[in-house]
Amino acid sequence: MTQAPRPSAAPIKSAANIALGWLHTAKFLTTAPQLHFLPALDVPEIAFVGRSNAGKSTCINTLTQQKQLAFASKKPGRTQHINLFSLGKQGVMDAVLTDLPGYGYAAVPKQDKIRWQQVMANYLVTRENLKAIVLMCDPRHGLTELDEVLLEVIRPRVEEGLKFLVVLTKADKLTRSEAAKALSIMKLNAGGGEVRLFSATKRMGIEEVATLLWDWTHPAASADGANGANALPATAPKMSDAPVDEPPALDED
Ligand SMILES: Nc1nc2c(ncn2[C@@H]2O[C@H](COP(=O)(O)OP(=O)(O)OP(=O)(O)O)[C@@H](O)[C@H]2O)c(=O)[nH]1
Ligand SMILES: [Mg+2]
Repeated sequence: MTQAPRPSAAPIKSAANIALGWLHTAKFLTTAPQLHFLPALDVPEIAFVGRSNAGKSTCINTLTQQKQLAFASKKPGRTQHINLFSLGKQGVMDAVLTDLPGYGYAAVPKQDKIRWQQVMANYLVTRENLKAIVLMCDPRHGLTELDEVLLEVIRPRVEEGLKFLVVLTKADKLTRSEAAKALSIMKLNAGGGEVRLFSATKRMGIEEVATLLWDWTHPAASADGANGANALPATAPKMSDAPVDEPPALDED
């Protein structure tokens, strides 16, 4: 007997295509050394936070399929400003990605560290259009003390509905069983947030993270169809249409 194709496979794939096509529209919007220089926006904002060198900027470049949208570097502390990238088809902004400077880099003078922690805590607590936080965590280090502080800072907002995702970065550095273990441990520690494995080099977790970000910022579209896929026009880009750059050259740290 001939088996019918699995109907569930198609919508999931096209949801990822839509999300990746949307992320590819990312454009540099603005940069700010401090919170009060950020423009007030009324579209949902997704902040990428985490330890210095965790891979925040690389993750943004990978998700948006653009090589140098965000500045990534071997040298920790590369991102020193709050950088905003707008997203939206046909030039109509419908969300923003924010790349934040990392914390915990030992060589930073203590005063600067404290100042930066205050800026970030302020941002996380007061940014009104903040819709989701993506905490980048290198599973070889686990959650650092400062990650734990961050979790505490955002807890009240998460309880009020702020979306929260822990991305376990550089998963290419782990064996399959180490990765599975890191994932289950983080699920226990993520306070009800989502957790995904991710690797820019191995191109792992990209579709899953992209789809999650799309769903969070387009809840009405997502509710209309499976993962939002059915809610969009038939002209939505296919995976093969979405321009995809070569994987970024990554270091071996
Ligand atoms: N092997 C591997 N290396 C990665 C991956 N993602 C990022 N890296 C490397 O990690 C280093 C730091 O990456 P960035 O994206 O600059 O990290 P960041 O979190 O933005 O760092 P700061 O701006 O200092 O906070 C770079 O050398 C990247 O090439 C990955 O998935 N796998
Ligand atoms: Mg960076």
